[in-house]
Amino acid sequence: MKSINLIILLSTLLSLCVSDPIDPVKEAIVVDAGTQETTQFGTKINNTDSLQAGERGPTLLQDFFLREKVMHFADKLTNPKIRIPERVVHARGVGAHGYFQTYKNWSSLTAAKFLQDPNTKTPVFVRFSTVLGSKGSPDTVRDVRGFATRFYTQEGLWDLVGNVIAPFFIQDAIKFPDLIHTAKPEPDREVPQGGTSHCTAYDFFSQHTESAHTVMWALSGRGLVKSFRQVEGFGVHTMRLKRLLVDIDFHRNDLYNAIENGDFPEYELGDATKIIPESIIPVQILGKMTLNRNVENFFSETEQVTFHLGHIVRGITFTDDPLLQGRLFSYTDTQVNRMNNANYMQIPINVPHNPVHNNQRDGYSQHRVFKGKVSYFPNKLQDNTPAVVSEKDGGYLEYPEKVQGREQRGKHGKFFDHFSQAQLFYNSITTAEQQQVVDGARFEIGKSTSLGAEPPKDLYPNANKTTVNLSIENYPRPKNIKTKKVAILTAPGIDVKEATAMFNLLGGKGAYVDFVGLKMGDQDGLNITQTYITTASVLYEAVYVPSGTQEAFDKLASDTSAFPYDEPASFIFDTYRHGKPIAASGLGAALLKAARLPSYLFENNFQDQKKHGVIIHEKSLKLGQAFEEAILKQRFWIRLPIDPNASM
Ligand code: HDE
Repeated sequence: MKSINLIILLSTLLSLCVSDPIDPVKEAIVVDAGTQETTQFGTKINNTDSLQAGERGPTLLQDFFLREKVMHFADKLTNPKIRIPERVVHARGVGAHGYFQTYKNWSSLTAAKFLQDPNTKTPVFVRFSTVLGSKGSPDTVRDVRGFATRFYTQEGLWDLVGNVIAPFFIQDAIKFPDLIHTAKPEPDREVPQGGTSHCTAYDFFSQHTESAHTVMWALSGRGLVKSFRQVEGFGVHTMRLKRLLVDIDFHRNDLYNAIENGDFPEYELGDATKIIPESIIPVQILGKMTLNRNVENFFSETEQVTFHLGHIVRGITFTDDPLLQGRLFSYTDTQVNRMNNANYMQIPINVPHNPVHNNQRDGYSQHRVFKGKVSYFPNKLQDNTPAVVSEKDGGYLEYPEKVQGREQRGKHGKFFDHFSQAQLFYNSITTAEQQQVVDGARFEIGKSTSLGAEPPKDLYPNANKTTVNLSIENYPRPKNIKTKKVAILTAPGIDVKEATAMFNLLGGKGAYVDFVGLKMGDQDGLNITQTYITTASVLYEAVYVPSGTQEAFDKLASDTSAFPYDEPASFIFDTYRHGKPIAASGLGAALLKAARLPSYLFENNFQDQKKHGVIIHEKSLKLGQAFEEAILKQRFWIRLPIDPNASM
C-alpha cells in the first residue's frame, strides 16, 4: 500500500516539474526488439508452425494461436468494420512531430495561452498530404497539398487544417462533393489517379468560375511542390503559416530524411483573415514551428490522426464563412465514419496533453475506466463535477458575433467577383512563373477534350494591380546550401580526387551529395549510392561532372550499349531544361556537349556561364564558389523559352 502511494506521489511530483508530462504517443510506444513472442492474451508461444495431427496430418481446430494470428491479419485487411478506410480526400499523407514557440506574448490579440509565453514549447503534429490520389498514389502529381497541424496546447487541442495555397475552389460547403467528384478519377474508368488533368475537372472549373483564382494557384509552381519543407501553409479561413527553411526531393523521404539528419524544417505562424493582399495588410508573424521528430509508426500516428477544425482552444474562434461552417459539420462525420466508433479521440495521437473529463461513456473500444456512478450533470453525488467552466474562469470564449437575416439560399453580390483575385495573382508572379501557369494550363486543358467552354468575358478587372509575396521565385534566397541535393556523375576512370574534393566541399556545407554511377558500391574508392537506373535528375537541385580519362567520357557520353537510354546525357539535359545549376571540370565538359547544351556555353566566357548557371572550369575547386552561388540561386529561368503570347 505504502509503495503504491509513493509511486503516486512521485509521479505527481514528476508531472509538476516536467513541462510536458503526458505524451500519450510516447507512452504507447511498444518496443518488440529483444522480447519473446506471446499471444494477445500474454501466453508465450512458438509462432512458426501450426498445430497439426502428426508431421503430415491436418491442422487442428484447437490451434488458438493460428486462429488469433490469421483473424487479426484478415480483419485488418478486409473487414470494413476494423480496417480504417483511407480518407476520402487527402488520403496520401506524411506526418512528423515537433513543437511551436511563440515569439512574444500576444495576449493583446488572443486569450490563447500557447501564444503567450515564449518559453513554452507546445508540441505539434503535422500531416502533409496530396488531395486527390489514393493512399498509394504518387507524391509528385500536380495537386493542392494539405498542411494539417495539431497543437497540443495546455488548454486542449487546436487543429489548423490548412492547405499550401491560400484561396479555395468553392465558397460554400454545399459544393464540396461536386468539386471532389470532378477532380477524383472519372468513375467510368477510374483515371487519372491523383491529378486534375482530365475532362470532368475542367468541365467543372470552366462552368464554375468561382474556382478560377484557385485553379491559377494550382497551375503555378505551388501545385507541383518540390518538398514539404519549402511550402507555405494557409488556414484559408482564419490563420496563415509562413515558411522559413527550404528544400528538396520526393516528399515522404525528403521530410523523413531531413528530420533524421537533424535538419529540422521550420515554419512561422502568421495571422491574416481571408485572402487580403499582403500589400494592404502585412502578415503579423506570431511564432515558429519546428518539426524535429519522425513518427514511430505510420499507421498508429499518421493514419489514425483525426484532424478537425472544431478542435479549438480558448482565444480562437470561427467566422461565418460558409465554407468553414460546412467543414465544421463535415469533419466530425468523417472521423466517426472513418474510425468506426465514437472513441477515436482516445487513440494516443489524438489525446490532448491536458486532462480530459466529461460524462461521455461506453462505446466501442472504450479505453478509459471511469470510477463512480455519476455520468450526468447536474449532480449532488459528485458535487456537480466535472464542473462547468464559465468564460471568465477560463472556459471557451464564444465570439458574440451579431447575426441577423432571413433564411435564404443565395449569396451577397461580392461572392460573384470570380476573376479579380485570379488576375491579381497572375500579375504578381514573375514572367517565368506566368509561363509555368500557361504551360500547366495547356497541359491540363489539353488532356480535357471536347469541353466546348466559352472564354469568360470581362476578364480584366485588376489589369494593372499587383501585390507582394505571391511569387515563389521572389522569396528571399536561402542563406546556405544546407540540405540541397547534388548529384556527382561518375563512371570508372573519372578523376577520383576531383569528385572527392567537390563531395567534401558541398557536403561540408551541409548539402546532401550522391555519387551516381554504373553500379552501387565501391568504384575506385568512391562510394556510389545511386545508379543511372535508380535515380533521375528531377531528384536533385544541381549536378556536377568531374574530369576524367578520355575513355571514361567516351563511355559516359556515347556508349549507348552501357546506357541503353543514354542516361548520363539525359540526366544533364533534363537538369538543363529544368533551369537547375550544372558544373563540370576538365574533360567533364564533354558530357555537357554530348547532352547538346548550347554551344556558346563552351566559349570560356565565365560571366556568361554564371548567368546561365552552367559553370565549366579546368579544376573542380576553381568552380566551387560559382557553383555554390548557382545552387543558392536555384533556377536559371533565362534558359527557358518564354512565350510572348502567354499573357492573360
Ligand atoms: Fe477538407 N476534408 N473539406 N479542406 N481537408 C478532409 O477529413 C471537407 C477544405 C483539408 O491530414 C476530410 O479526415 C469539406 C478546405 C486537409 O488528416 C473531410 C470541405 C481545406 C485535410 C473533409 C473541405 C481543407 C482535409 C477527409 C468543404 C483547406 C486532411 C478525411 C466545406 C483549408 C487532414 C478527413 C489530414 C480532410 C471535408 C474543404 C483541408 C472529408 C466538406 C477549404 C488538409 O472531412
